[in-house]
Amino acid sequence: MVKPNLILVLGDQLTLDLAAIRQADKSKDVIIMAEADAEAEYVNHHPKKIAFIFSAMRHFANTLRASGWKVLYSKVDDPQNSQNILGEILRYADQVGANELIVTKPGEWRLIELLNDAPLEVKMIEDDRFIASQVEFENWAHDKKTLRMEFFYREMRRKTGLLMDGDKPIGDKWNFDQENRKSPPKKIISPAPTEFNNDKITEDVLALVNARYNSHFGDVYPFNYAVTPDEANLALDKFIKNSLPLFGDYQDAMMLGEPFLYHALISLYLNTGLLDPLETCRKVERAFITGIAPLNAVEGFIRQIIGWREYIRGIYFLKGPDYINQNYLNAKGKLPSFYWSGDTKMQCVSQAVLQTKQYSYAHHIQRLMVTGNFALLADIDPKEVHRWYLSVYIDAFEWVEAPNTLGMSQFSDGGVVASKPYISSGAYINRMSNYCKSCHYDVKDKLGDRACPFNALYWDFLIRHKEKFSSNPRMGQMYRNWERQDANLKSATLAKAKKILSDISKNRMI
Ligand code: FAD
Ligand code: DLZ
Ligand code: SF4
Repeated sequence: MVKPNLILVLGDQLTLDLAAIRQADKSKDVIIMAEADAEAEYVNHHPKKIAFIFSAMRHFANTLRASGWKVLYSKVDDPQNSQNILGEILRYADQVGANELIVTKPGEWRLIELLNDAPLEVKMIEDDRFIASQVEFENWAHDKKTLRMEFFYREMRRKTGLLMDGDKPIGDKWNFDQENRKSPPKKIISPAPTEFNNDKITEDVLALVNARYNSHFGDVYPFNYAVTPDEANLALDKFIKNSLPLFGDYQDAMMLGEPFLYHALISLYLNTGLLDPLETCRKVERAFITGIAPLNAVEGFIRQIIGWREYIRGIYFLKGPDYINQNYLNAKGKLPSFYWSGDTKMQCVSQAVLQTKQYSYAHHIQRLMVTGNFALLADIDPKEVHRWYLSVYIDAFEWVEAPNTLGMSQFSDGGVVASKPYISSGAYINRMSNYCKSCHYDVKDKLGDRACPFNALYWDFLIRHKEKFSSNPRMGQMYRNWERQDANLKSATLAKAKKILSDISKNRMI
């Protein structure tokens, strides 16, 4: 008798078009899926994220069964569940008499290594849910001194033909960011994100997750995210209709009580397979062609997906498992406890953290220029920052989270992803948000009791890392600005920063 193969489908591989499923034989092979404490707890993932993944997995298992696959599925509360992926693979291999496992390459070195060391035959197939294969990225990267996203993005435009007129970019420019990134207007009424009603599968998962992972940071209720491809497509369509036209304009804006503004809220669906990146971009391109959205918005959006998202993935696999251990700036501080409570007088940080607690979501500029910027200025150990981002965000899987956090945000890769550190004083946050107006601190003050902490920390960061950055051509102006300041002001600024850093290290309220 021909032995069946086991086909492992992980929690972020939920599409019928998955490489491992395409290779499988419906008449004999068995698909296995496993909810496991080990995956929910290797960092304490946000309960909303766990619920999203478990519910989407359960819905996908039903889809597989309905299309004729034999599926063995471990629920996390099954008494025989070994609570780790390898344990479940070996249990099922024994049960069905399989000796080969076929898996689409996971998006995390931890799991790749675990499967490569497994005591059974494992065939790992390239994950082709991306526009560029790993080999293509390596070929692009191999003769480059610096790996800047913009040039990779142009390759992806040429490859996909998105927004192309022959071999020229539509509108005669590759990038329309100069027209984007407006400060927020005084008043904004941003469209509400699409909310879905939960079916019995989701309700059961929510109750389970609420009881089982109640020590994790974050609220499981209310839960309104999509959990199937149909729902995810509906969310995308509504985004295109209601928000895309202003996506570019307010991409970098932040507003009190407006967690989503004109963002798409689709990274969770793209990263788990509920949406396909190329199909998504084709739909968005159509919005330009049919006059629903302007070029600056559509180009900006497509760049995020075929540019940034693909580039970030390329970097993760190019740089290997050690990427997450780098600490170029030798930052050593502990992550302040307010990253878990929002209990800080800094309005911007408190907004980002509390919103993350509620939705498991914050948009890009909040992640980069508020929580990321603060951690970088405050000399926090990048490993701790990385574990925070990986656990709290619903879209966080290591392949996408790590280069964003460690590379783009914390500069711990020494400048592979970012050509200079993303740091700012309070002035940038004040320009791009309305947070400062209701903050305890004064954004214009550097030294007083109520001086915005970002201000002194910004200068202190530059001085602390002068050797590394003063010759960076993009940072020369910052150092010249410092040199122009009065000597007393300079020493008072550094003393103020020292006091803030000491307060942070002693876990005092700031
Ligand atoms: P929109 O702003 O509407 O953008 C549309 C899409 O573009 C997103 O859905 C996403 O798929 C893609 N995109 C945009 N920027 C990036 C980027 N830098 N890298 C990859 N894709 C991008 N994104 C994740 O998907 N998972 C993460 O774990 C993650 N961690 C991050 C950590 C830090 C410190 C920073 C600065 C950024 C991180 N990002 C991450 C990128 C970005 O913040 C999110 O993709 C975005 O906020 C998701 O929300 P949205 O769907 O509303 O995106
Ligand atoms: C993030 C996550 C969680 C919380 N739970 C599971 C799970 O129970 N089963 C599973 O197969 N995958 C889960 N995942 C996703 C994995 O931990 C991992 O991040 C991705 O598969 C990497 O590509
Ligand atoms: Fe943030 Fe400073 Fe503005 Fe307060 S004043 S919201 S701490 S930037």
